[in-house]
Amino acid sequence: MKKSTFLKFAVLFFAATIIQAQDIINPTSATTILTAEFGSSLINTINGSGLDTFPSLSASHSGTNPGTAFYATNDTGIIDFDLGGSYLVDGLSFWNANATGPPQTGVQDIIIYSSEDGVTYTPISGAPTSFTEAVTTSSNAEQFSFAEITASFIRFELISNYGSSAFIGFAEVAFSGIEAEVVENVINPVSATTTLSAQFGSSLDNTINGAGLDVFPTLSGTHGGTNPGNAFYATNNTGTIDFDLGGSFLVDGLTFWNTNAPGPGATGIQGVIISSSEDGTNFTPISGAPSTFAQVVTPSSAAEQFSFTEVTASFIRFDILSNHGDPGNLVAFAEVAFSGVETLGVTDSVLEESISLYPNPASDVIRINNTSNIGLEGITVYDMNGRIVIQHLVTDNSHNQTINVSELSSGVYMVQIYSNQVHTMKRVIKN
Ligand SMILES: [Ca+2]
Ligand SMILES: [Ca+2]
Repeated sequence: MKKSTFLKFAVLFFAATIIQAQDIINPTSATTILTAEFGSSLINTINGSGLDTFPSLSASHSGTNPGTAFYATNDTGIIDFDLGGSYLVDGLSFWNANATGPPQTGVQDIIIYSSEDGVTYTPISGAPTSFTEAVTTSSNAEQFSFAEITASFIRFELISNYGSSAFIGFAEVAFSGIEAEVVENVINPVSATTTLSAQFGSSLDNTINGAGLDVFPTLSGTHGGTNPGNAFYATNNTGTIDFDLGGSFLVDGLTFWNTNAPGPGATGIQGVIISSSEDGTNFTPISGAPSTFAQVVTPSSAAEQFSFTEVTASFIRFDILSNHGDPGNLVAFAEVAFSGVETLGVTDSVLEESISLYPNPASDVIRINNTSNIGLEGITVYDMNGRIVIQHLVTDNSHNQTINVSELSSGVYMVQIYSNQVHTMKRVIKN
C-alpha cells in the first residue's frame, strides 16, 4: 500500500467515531464447504431453534436433531458466519451437539477467525481452540470472551470431532459485542453568499443550519415541508451560491434536499454546476458532481446523496442554471451538506521529522521520542487491515512514550502519533 493512500485511509478511520449499544449478535446467514446430513441446515445453528430463550448467550439447547442442529459428513472444513454488519465482537456462546444425536459428533478442535470484508480472515487472539463435548441430552451455553475485534464475518475452521468417524455437528452459536456504527463525516458550511435575491424573508442560512431537518448534522436525514423559515427562495435567475466550509476539507460527496410540495411546487433547483475552490476566488467544476437535482413532489424531502472523487476544498460553488418549471419565477432549495474529512494534519513535516521510534523491528516495547515542542495527545497502532490494535493516550507531558507491543502478532503495523492538531504515521515491524 502506498503511504499516501494509507494516510488518507487512516485519517478517515481516525475521524470516525464508534457508537455503542449492547448486543447479542446473531449471524444473519452462514455458509460452509461441508456436506449437510439428514436434511439438517446451518440455519439451525443461528436461528435459535432448540434454545429455550432466543436471542441469548446463556440459554440451554434441547436435544439436538436435524431440525435444531447442523450435522455434516465428518471432515475438516470451514463455516463462515455473516454478522449482517460491522461489530466490535468480544465473545461467543457455543452449544455443541448433544447425546440425543449421533454420538461423538460434537465439534472438538477449532480455529476461529474474523474478517471485515469476508475475504481476508485473521485468527482471533484468545478465541477458544476447542469446545467441550455435550454428553447429556441438552447443551448448556459454553461462553467465551476475548479481546474485542472489529468483524463483519466470523469463520469456524473445524479441525476435529469427539470421535465419530461419520459425522460432525453442533447445535447453535451466537456472538457478543456491540454494533460498530461509523458516524457520517458531515461538513456543514459555516456561511453562504449568493448573487440571487432572496424572497419571502427566507435566508441562505436556512440551507446550512439544519432548519427543517429531522436530525442534524446528517447526510441522510429528512427535510420537512419547506417554507421561508427553513429553506431559501430566490427570484428565478441564473446565479451563484458560494458555501464557505470554514476550513480545508477533502470533500467526497454531498447531500441535497430540494424544496418540496408544501412550498411553491416546481421551485426546486434543476440544472446546476458544482465547483470547488481552495481560495474562494478560483473555482473548478468538480468532476463527477451532480449536474441536476430531482424535483420533490411529496410534502417532505428525502436526502439526495451524491459521491465523487475527493477534492480538496475550502469553498463550494453552485451555479444555478434552472428550476423545475415554477411559473411564479422562483428558484429554491431546502438544505445542503457535504461529506468528507478535514485536511488539517494530513501531513505535518514538523512532527514527522521530530518523532523517532525505536527499536524497529520491536519485540516487547516501542519507544517514541518527540523532539518537537508539540504536545502529544495519543498514539494509535493499526494493523494492516486498518484495525486499531493499541490505543495509547498520553496523560503526562512527557515527550517520551513507551508502548507495550508484546501481545501483538508478528507483522507490520502503522503507528499514528498525534497531537490535537497534527499527526504523523510511522511504520513498525513487530518480531
Ligand atoms: Ca439450534
Ligand atoms: Ca433547511
